[in-house]
Amino acid sequence: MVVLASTPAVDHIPLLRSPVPGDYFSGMPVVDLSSPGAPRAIADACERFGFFKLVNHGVPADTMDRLESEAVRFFSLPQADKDRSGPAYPFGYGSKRIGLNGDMGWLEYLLLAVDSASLSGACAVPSCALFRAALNEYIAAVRKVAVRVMEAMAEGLGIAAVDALSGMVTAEGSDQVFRVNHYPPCHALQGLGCSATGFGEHTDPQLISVLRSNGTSGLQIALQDGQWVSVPSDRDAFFVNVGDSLQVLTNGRFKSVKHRVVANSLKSRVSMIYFGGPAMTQRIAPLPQLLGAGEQSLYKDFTWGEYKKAAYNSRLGDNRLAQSHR
Ligand code: GA4
Repeated sequence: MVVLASTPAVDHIPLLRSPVPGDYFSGMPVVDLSSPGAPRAIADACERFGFFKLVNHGVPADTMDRLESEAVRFFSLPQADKDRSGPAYPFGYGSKRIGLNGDMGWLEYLLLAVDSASLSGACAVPSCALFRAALNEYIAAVRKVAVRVMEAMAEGLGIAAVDALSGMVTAEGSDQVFRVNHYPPCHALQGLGCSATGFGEHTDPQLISVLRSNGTSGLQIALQDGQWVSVPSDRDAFFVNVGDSLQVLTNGRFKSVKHRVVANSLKSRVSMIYFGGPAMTQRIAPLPQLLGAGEQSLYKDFTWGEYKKAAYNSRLGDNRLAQSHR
């Protein structure tokens, strides 16, 4: 982390070394969802990195573009109007503060609840009908992609029941969240060799996260040796990452990847992320089909509700799974 004497605009936002061309991730697994080899390629990427890029996913570019332009329109509203859609917790508009325990980032966002395949009816924001329609269309499509990916994961792991994993997000009462992030350009740090932290390093507590962003880079993942690499942006693809709960269900075979976002000094970044979590009462423990003879679970038993509660009481960068290790 870089420490600067005083730059009021970014006060309280941790700074990071700016990415340089050599940081780009050259070994990115790219999975073609329409190919017969997808299940094996997905399982392999989840074991090695907990992360991959997904192409040929079948979601029309229009669906993605419509949501992006509605999001841009929302984030361009006067601050007072956006604040009327807050606070972010449990759901709504938030700016700079992430979670409830003091984490800060150079971003504004909408955190939204998903009921089955669309925005929860109880979710008051966003109030604009066009934005809501774009969100519902996109959420239905991205959720289908998440289900197909989880079915492929089960196949790639050699599990006979195709819905062993996907069934947890399609189940009644599953806990799905959607967030739209806007990282404005951080002009104050231009040319200083450091960048504002957009979203600090963390792992996602859920099973799976499916991200789409505009053409602005900023996402970085940590490789297993701890090295941070930048993910080249691709507005036509999805980026999928394994969450903590999926790491536990696979008894550590799939890796919940540490990731973060570095704000750009010139361009704004917009990302939209679907987080697939199970029902609150779902037990999170290694699937019996994945435990070899005599193999024990590496983790203490917990339900998703218990894990989520502990996660929301933690700081963003905490190693939440470490507490769950036996
Ligand atoms: C990370 C994944 C999702 O964005 C999120 C985040 C949540 C939040 O922004 O409120 C958390 C973070 C995320 C993990 C630890 C806690 C909760 C912020 C934080 C400090 C919506 C989620 O489910 O967990």
